[in-house]
Amino acid sequence: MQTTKRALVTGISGQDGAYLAQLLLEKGYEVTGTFRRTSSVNFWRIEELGIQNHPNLKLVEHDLTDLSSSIRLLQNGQFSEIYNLAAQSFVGVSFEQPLTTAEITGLGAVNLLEAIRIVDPKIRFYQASTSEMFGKVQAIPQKEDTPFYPRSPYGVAKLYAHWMTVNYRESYGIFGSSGILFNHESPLRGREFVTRKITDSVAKIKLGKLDVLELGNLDAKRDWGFAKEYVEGMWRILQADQPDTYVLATNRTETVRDFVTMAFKAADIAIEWQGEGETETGHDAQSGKVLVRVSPKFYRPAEVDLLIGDPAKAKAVLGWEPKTTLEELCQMMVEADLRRNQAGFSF
Ligand code: NDP
Ligand code: GDR
Repeated sequence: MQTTKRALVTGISGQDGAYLAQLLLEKGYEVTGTFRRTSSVNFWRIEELGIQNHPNLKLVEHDLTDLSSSIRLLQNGQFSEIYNLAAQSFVGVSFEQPLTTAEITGLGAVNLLEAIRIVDPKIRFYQASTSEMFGKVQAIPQKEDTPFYPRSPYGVAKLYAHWMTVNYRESYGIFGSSGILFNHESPLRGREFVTRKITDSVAKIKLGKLDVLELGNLDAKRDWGFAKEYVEGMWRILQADQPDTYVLATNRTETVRDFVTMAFKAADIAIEWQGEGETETGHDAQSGKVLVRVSPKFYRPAEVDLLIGDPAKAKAVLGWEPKTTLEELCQMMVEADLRRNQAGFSF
């Protein structure tokens, strides 16, 4: 009889994969983390968390777009839980690579659902759904029954995977659950995403390694939480009695501009804003020097203007609620980036 729980985490080289693997290892799971073959695989996140050599962690090569390899992975693993975190997850890139995004982010999830259906329908499945599915929002705040209106190829691909998870739940009785997670950030966030781009650039400006931070739409509003708390929510979603859909969010929304001001403040720099739209600039309040500039090259063909989630169901059913404030999160990210840049490296 199997006593230790075995979990599969796709996308272990990403932000959430690293934090979730750490959490599951702490809970005594045997964890298999998948990564895809690249010319030089980068495990900096699990290294930073100190779990890369954990005896209960196995790293396995796997591409989400390959159904036969997904089937073999499950045949060899005897997993009780699968967390599908792998994706082409960058919204901006999805406009340039809509088909690749559809294959990985949309169809990739179905490859795993099919593998579960074929190999072992008792395996519990978590799908990483997203607030990007709300897109052009139809209600404020957004919750589980708010109508979807995705605004990017990424959002559309995630919506397909989301509905397929619901469909496999209803058609085949598979324990397929979906977490509609709003933006969650951390020192392990990729540098292409706006919060980490900001905190890394603020650190570089503070240390005299960069002159100006260039950004796109400063008016976009996001509900930003701390990733480490959100992976705990993922785990709770799979421990529930019934498979279901849950929103995880903080219920607070701020503009990109506010996050920039907050990040500079965390580095003891006061920012003053001038102008608007493409001519808007952020200045050092003391010296007057321009530190932030808008560049149209970071605008998207269609934007998601405002996200704010209502996590009441997750609190009521799962006992999950976020604790870290945006100010604390921002401070933590700026401090980590100052440390890294001082040490002369930053991923
Ligand atoms: P990351 O971009 O940090 O990680 C994505 C992971 O997917 C990476 O490990 C990446 O590998 C892997 N991957 C990409 N393509 C493939 C492929 N073809 N086969 C196998 N693996 C692949 O994302 P996050 O950790 O931030 O997010 C985790 C999941 O949650 C994603 O699905 C994302 O879309 C979703 N999500 C994230 C939110 C957030 O705010 N962070 C909010 C809501 C949903 P590699 O390192 O090789 O690129
Ligand atoms: P998002 O995150 O698109 O919400 O998707 P991102 O941090 O990329 O953008 C947030 C907002 O900031 C605006 N923005 C910029 N964004 C980036 N990346 N770079 C810039 O220079 C910049 N300037 C302004 C964007 O236009 C946008 O409005 C993230 C991803 O993690 C998804 O995988 C996840 O599903 C959602 O969060 C919830």
